[in-house]
Amino acid sequence: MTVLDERPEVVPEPPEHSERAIGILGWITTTDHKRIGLAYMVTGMVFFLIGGAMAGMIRVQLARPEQDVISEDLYNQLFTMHGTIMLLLFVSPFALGLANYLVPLQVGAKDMAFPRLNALGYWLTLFAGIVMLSGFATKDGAAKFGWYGYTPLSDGVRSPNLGGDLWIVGIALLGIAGVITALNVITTVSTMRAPGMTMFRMPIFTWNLFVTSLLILMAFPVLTAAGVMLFVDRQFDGRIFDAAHGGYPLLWQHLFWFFGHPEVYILVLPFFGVFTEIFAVFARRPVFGYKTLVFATLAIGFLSVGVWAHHMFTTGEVLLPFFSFMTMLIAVPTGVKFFNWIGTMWGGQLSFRPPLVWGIGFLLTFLLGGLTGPMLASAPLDFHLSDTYFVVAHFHYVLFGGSVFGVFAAAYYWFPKFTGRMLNERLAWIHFALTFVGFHLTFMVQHVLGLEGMPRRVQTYTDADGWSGLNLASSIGSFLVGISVLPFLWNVWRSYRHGPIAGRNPWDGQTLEWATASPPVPENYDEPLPPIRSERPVWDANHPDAKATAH
Ligand code: HEM
Ligand SMILES: [Cu+2]
Repeated sequence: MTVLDERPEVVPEPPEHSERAIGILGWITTTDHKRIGLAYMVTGMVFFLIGGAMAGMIRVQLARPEQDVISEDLYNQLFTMHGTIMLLLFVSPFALGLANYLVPLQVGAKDMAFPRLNALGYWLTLFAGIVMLSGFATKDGAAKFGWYGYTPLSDGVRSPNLGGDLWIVGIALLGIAGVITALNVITTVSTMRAPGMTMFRMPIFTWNLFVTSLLILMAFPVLTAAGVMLFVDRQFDGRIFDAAHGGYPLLWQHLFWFFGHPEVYILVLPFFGVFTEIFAVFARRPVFGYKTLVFATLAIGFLSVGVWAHHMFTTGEVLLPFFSFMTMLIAVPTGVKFFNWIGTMWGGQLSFRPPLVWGIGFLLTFLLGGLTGPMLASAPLDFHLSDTYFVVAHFHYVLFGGSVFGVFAAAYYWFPKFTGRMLNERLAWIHFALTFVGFHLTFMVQHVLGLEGMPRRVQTYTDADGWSGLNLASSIGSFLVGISVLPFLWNVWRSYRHGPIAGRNPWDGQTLEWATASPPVPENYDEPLPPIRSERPVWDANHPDAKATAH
């Protein structure tokens, strides 16, 4: 027996939910992981709409050459805040919301390990978002030095505006909030698993959140520390990043990307977990190569802290072959995952319900981002493509393909659990089709724009540049994506009230969250848990004749 196989002998009781206040006050004072999870997800969605509106404004400005719908100064604020919001206020909070809601349910616990701390994490996140956005209400506007805030551009001389400081405060707070939640997930997973739930019987989603949380613990403190250092430079003449006074501007890039690269896996691993569950359930199969998937996730996590400098190839400061090689290595465990996903579906009885459809959309989209990644990891190509729209296309394929498709897959999959009602499938198809077509129209052409030399972060271009047609196409695509959320919002609104009743387990799910009422009762389980003898206890209980999947 390995250490991983040991299960905790005593399952600690979570602290009591003192009083169960109702109404709005109930939500504000709640320490229930399910409510906190939903609060995170709804907040994340609102930020998605705000960040998306900013992207829409950017695309309006770029739709035609030499337009001046948006001034240069506002343009800089918009792309900075768009990037920051999408990554740190939409995708991460949504993923942490899913973790909050589902990890305790999937391991058979009554709540997270530290419910009050958990609530603090949520409120800090919301507060950080409001602080950052309030930059728009100040005289000189919000932060405008790009989402990665490179020094010296972000120092007190070149970006003296208050919005910059608000951005830094927000970043530092988000770092703290992330650490709080990560600690909570790690403790819950390590100490609160139900009897029988060994580490190698945990659902892949929970595994991925566990690894994600370890990454957060490594990456986010560096972000907060870097933010504090930049603040000291700007406000107290710290000169840490100030070359004129013996400081080292590139130190910021090292610190930022030591956070920033793991961050992309923090954004995507939770959704790799979501898709793994969905492929298994909608193929009515066990996960193919369960342990290989776990080790691939651990390998991705491990490698991802060693590749930060591939964002710094063109600085001339880093050892190109080393970071290039390490980056290419990450493609291996990611490829393993693709293999496992296809293996899971192979020969299964696929049922093309909305979660699976989003999952297949993800496979197609992410694959393209996965192909342009190694291209950029090759330093000679990166010297040519860095800071062009090719990069913008690449990271949207990865982030939108990996995370946004995952957000919607998760929403369609677990909405019945969250609310007790089913979403409408016709509207789901419309949503998917519009997003898929709109997304690829927006970003496919940007590869070409990048190869033709269009730099990123420019407010306009001339017709003579020859980029007009493709930019118009890209803008049209982005409006389709914008429109696509309408059927989704309408569906959620309507189904929440009038959707068909879901019951406990509408998808023939395999993991423990499907063994309780929808929505689950306050302390999660209204019945004794089924025996846990494999990574899919609910399936085993519902299909006693099927071949056992025990590990
Ligand atoms: C409708 C969907 C979206 C559209 C139309 C869109 C559009 C854009 C555009 C045009 C830029 C480049 C601005 C410039 O370089 O001048 C940009 C930058 C960026 N986007 Fe998006 N985006 C969308 C969704 C997302 C999502 C979902 C994420 C992340 C999860 C994201 C993350 C970023 C980041 C990190 C940047 C870089 C910001 C910077 O350069 O500082 N975007 N987006
Ligand atoms: Cu990276």
